[in-house]
Amino acid sequence: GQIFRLEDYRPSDYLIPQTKLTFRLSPDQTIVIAELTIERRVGVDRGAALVLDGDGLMLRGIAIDGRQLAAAHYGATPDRLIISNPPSEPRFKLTLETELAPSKNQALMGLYRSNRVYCTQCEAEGFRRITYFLDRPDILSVYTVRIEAGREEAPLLLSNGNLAESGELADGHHYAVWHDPFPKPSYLFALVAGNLGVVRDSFITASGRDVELGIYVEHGKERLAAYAMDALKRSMRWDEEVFGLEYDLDVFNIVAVSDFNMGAMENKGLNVFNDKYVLADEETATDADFANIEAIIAHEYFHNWTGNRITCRDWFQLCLKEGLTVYRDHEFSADQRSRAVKRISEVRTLRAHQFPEDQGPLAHPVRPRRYREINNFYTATVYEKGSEVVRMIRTILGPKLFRKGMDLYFERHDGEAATIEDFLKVFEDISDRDLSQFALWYHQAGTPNLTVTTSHNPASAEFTVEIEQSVPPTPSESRKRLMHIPLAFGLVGPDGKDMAYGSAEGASVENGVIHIRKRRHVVRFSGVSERPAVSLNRGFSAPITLSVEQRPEDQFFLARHDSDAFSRWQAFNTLLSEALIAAFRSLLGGKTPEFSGGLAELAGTIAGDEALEHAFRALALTLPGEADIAREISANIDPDAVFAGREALTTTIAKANREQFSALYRQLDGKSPFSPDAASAGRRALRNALLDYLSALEGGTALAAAHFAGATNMTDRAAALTALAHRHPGSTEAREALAAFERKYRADPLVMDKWFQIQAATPGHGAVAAVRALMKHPGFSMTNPNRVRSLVGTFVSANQTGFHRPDGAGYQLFVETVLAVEKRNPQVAARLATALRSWRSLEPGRQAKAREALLSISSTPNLSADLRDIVERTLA
Ligand code: BAL
Ligand code: ZN
Repeated sequence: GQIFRLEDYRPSDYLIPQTKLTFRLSPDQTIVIAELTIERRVGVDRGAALVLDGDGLMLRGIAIDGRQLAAAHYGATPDRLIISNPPSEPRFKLTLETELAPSKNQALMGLYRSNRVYCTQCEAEGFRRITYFLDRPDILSVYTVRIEAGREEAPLLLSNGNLAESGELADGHHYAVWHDPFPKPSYLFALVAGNLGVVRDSFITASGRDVELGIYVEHGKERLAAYAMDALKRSMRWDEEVFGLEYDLDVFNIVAVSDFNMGAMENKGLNVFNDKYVLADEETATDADFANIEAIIAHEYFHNWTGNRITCRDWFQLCLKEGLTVYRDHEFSADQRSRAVKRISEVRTLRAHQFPEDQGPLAHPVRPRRYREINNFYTATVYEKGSEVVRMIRTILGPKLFRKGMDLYFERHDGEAATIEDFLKVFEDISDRDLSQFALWYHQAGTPNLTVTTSHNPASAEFTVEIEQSVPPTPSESRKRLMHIPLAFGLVGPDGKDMAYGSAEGASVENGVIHIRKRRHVVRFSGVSERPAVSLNRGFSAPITLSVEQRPEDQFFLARHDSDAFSRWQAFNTLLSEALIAAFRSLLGGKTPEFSGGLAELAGTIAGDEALEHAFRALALTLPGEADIAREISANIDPDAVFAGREALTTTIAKANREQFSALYRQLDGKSPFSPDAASAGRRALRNALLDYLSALEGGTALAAAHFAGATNMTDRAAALTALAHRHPGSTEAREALAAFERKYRADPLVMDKWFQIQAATPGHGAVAAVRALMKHPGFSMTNPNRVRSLVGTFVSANQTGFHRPDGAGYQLFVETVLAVEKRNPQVAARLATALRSWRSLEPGRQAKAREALLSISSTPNLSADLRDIVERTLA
């Protein structure tokens, strides 16, 4: 396939300042009439060919300035429309008529019909499946959209912007005209039509604009949209208060659909959501679901400024809107909930998803320089690492200058399609700092590592920290340049408090941050009479790995005393991780793993520390996952040994703390009415973390079964079902609970997704057969992305022992499913296929089987560009 390169960017010869679209909707034969005002860009030769993008289109009519165009004057294929001699006037009107079959569109890009609702998904390149267009984000156009449909089939007709007109037509049809005054790229176009229920509310902006809010859901599910509506209003207020950004249209609509490739989409004034990120109540959604809904509602809303008002010049700049908007939604959630807990969760996500990407064959810079299929770049690197880069800018500049820089960004680039260079420039201009070395965070792939050693000289009261940076090679970037790494730190004294120091030499140190810019820094702190424990990368100030040589007791000390909550969690997590790696090595050597008593004791102390938030304690007690441990070990992975080591540590901690954990578990059994707020969720999280330990002990089955029976919300019910299914698979209690859950929720696909997930993640070699059987369950569907991701996606990404079965049976299932999904939906298949990205870190036997699996996909004829790109890069 074609490779697109950043350096090849050039502006389009033609612009489309205005776009008028008419849709005559029908499931199998929808007519689209596009009236495009085409303008030759100043300086471009008259008569330069006009080349429009298409994807699988059928052209039914074409006219210029109202006159039909003769066949000799254009060439149309499904994927391109070329008008070789356009009019020499600077402006003309091109009218195109295309015909679509939304009901047959299973790729869920362009216009499709899901659950009898017409909807669109245009990002990144779906608009060209609707009409021929300059389908690139730097073509900003003012849209007027007329939708016609049968009133019965589609009483609701929505598009971007404000409603301009609506009325009746003949034969039971009706129409609506929407006008969006803000010029926007085609990827933000949206249309929804169908018969849906609605929840309405309103919001008055800081400057007094009255905005009508609507969330559209399946009839009967209106009640389940209340939390999303609340989150929307909180997001709107927060963006005014924190960034000074107001909403700009008279209406803001959200539609929940059940077949959706992404989580949600930020179309101007008409967000379309995967229904799992809208619908929630305590009976059907877990606390994690509530938190996700809040974050994604906010994320899409925040795109109105970071993405829509200021969009991307080209798709290489995707992080300009995504990294920044993730940063904004992280900050929103941190303000709405607990900042420390939110930060720990973010870092866990980054390490689980972005680190393996950065450390494997799919590594790419936050701003990539080339791609074959842009759909494959909606990655953890662009999103999550992109957010970390914005966070580092704030760390380097400080909050005040950061906000001033953001203000300047909006002032300077509103209404434009911008680049990362534009973004960095506002911060350079506002601060007079040179960010050119820092910019490598956007341009260079790979996770930097800092190696740190410390020494103390009591006689001279000098504490020395030696720091060396390295950036590992990544595909097509073997030599790396040195980066600017803002490393937040503290020197923790014997009393547990941060120590003051006289001066620091050897690096620029300001506001608790060491600025690493060279390969090696020797930082000397004077006036440090007692040896401190050094707390590094506080708050996870930089997305790096650390190899710190220090006394083992320092790590225990920091886990008990660090004043930075994130670093306190990190210290304990590092201890757990080291113990799990040692256990893995013991098991490979044929020995029973042993753990220091101090670790289990510390787990008990943290669990019972009333000064700590419940949610923090729950996170601290959650052992690193099997994939986390494997990533730390990095080579020759035997997932069965990783699993066994983790089970051994779980049992050790549970046994050592049995009494205390049981008492605390009983004490947390709150009978207060359900609330989704962070504090209540934290209590549930801690109680369920304790359940996880206690269910590993004798009597654990009965305890988990009682927890299941007594559950009054989905968080507790799902936690109990997980404990039963994962710790006691095949037990009567597990089987009965799974059956009861299925009976109760079989009519609710989103809840059944949890049932699929729990079983798909059940450890052990039996999972392959279980997943195969579940694929025949009436609630499963190969055409619905949520179902595929819940069952097969969970199996390949969250079941290390099952998926990586030594005989390759898990890989066989993977190959079959990826190829079956690909026939309908290449985008979802390509995403699924990334599950083998870390195949080279497996032990040789599994590695060979994984390679065979990847080769068998790559040798399949007629692969989609999406899947071919992933598989070939993974094998390269
Ligand atoms: N723009 C695609 C979905 C999102 O990141 O909001
Ligand atoms: Zn986004």
